Amino acid sequence: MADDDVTLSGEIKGKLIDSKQKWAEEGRLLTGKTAAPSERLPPGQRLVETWPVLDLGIQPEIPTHAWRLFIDGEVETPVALKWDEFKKLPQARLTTDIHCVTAWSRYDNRWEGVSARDLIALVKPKAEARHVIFHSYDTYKTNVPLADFAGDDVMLAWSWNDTPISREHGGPLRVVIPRLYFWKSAKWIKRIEFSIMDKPGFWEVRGYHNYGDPWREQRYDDEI
Ligand SMILES: Nc1nc2c(c(=O)[nH]1)N[C@H]1C(S)=C(S)[C@@H](COP(=O)(O)O)O[C@H]1N2
Ligand SMILES: [Mo]
Repeated sequence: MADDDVTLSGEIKGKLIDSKQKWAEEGRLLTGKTAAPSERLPPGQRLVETWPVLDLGIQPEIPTHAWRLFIDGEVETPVALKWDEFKKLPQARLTTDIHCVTAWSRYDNRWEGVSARDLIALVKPKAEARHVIFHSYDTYKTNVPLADFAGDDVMLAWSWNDTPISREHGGPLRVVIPRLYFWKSAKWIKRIEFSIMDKPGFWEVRGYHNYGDPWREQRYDDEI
């Protein structure tokens, strides 16, 4: 595999990261409300029509020949999938909403890709595995409980609204976890690690909530 062929263009947005970290310290945007999961728009969110781009500023360009998806850790059968191997897995379609912690939500995004359940069946997590850690080509990391990764609406998506996901939105492949804030949906996914222990990721160590349920407005870590 040719990691050298992956181009990391852009610059880390230090100021944006600092200000988002400050939001967490100040509890910005918090309404203090909770909503039933049956309510479509979570508390404090506003609907947008466009699809904003949010990341650390480095947007990797990953040519198909250099792309790999490693699924490993506490599993019976670790894999390192090439692009054509991934595309040969059963493909699924799903329409879901996006809820970003910066308070925008976007309804009815049509995704195509592989369901997390099919990937879980492929690698067979060991009984001790409880957490899933996503590692991305831009060095971003984020964590979710295995039970949430195993949700029936969780996908590894390569297509959005019938077009391949663009580089800025995490193409060739990104995670989509509709029931959590969108920072849990890693763009440019490189490695899915099954783990006994939890490993808080980039935003989780910078004041963001470890779980991130939009309906309970879990934007930030309560300890801060
Ligand atoms: N690899 C990676 N994934 C990431 C991020 C990132 O910086 N790097 N940002 C997260 C955040 S904070 C959000 S809100 C969404 C934004 O996805 P979008 O740019 O497609 O809207 O991606 C998430 N996944
Ligand atoms: Mo975000």
